[in-house]
Amino acid sequence: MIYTITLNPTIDRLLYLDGKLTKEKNNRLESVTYDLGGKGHHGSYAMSKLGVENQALGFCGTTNKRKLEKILEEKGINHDLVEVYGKPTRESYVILEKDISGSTLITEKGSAVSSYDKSLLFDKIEEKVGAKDTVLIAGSMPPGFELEDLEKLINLLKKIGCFIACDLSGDALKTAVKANVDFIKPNRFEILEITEQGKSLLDTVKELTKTIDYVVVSQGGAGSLCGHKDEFYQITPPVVVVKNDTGAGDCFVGAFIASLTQQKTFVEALTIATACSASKVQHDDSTTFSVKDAQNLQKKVILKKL
Ligand code: TA6
Repeated sequence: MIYTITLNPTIDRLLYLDGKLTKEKNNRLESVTYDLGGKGHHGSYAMSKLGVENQALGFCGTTNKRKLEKILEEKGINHDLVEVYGKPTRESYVILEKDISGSTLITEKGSAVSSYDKSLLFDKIEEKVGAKDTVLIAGSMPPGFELEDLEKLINLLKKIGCFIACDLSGDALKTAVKANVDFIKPNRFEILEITEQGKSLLDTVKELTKTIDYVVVSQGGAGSLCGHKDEFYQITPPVVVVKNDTGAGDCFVGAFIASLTQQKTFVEALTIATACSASKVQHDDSTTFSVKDAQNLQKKVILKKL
């Protein structure tokens, strides 16, 4: 079983402008829609689309609980969330400008969680997760969830003996690296925060794979530099028309982890994940991708052994 943990869930509010975002002008919206937000939830969506059983864990505010649950149900995501009483699940604003590819992402901080909320989450994880399971911790941490809590969570998972994948950034990423988790996916900026001065990106990945089983450095549209044991690849995605890159990295992570649990090889998992991510960016929401489209795109993924 795969469990995704979204400590700081979010509802994405997609704002479709009638033109280019311009300062000192009343920028008018053509439409507003809502989609699932949160890196762990996006991972769960990709896993479910690929037919891999998983359950989304984490927190959920009670004041707009129905709104988040409705989206999770629409997306077919099995979930068991700890309610944070009297607080809302935050929103992220995804701005899409007319006839311009890509999006601008603005995220709220999120509601603070209490020691009681955290204890309920830890108890649920301890009760559910077994040594043969996979856990993905993805996204930011809400106020009240400190680095020491993340350390406690990772140590609990290490004690259980499950596979631990982390899509984290900043000090949270450093905590995961220090704990020798099994998978990390820093982007090209985040990797610099854990790179020794003067070391090349490839040498940094080689060093990290000595203690972390899978290391993927995402480079946006340029693809990713990936390492596992003594295998290192530069992956280049197929060229597609980009509508919205929001959620592309999360889609990659969910598809990659799903492929590993299906016993696919490192190269197969990389090419499937890259293709799913390339399919995702062609859709203007935060989650949608086509498995069929991805199967076709997978043949166009370029893999260069390093
Ligand atoms: O990666 C995309 C995304 O999940 C958006 O949908 C938005 O929800 C945001 O990231 C949340 O990021 P955070 O790092 O704050 O958890």
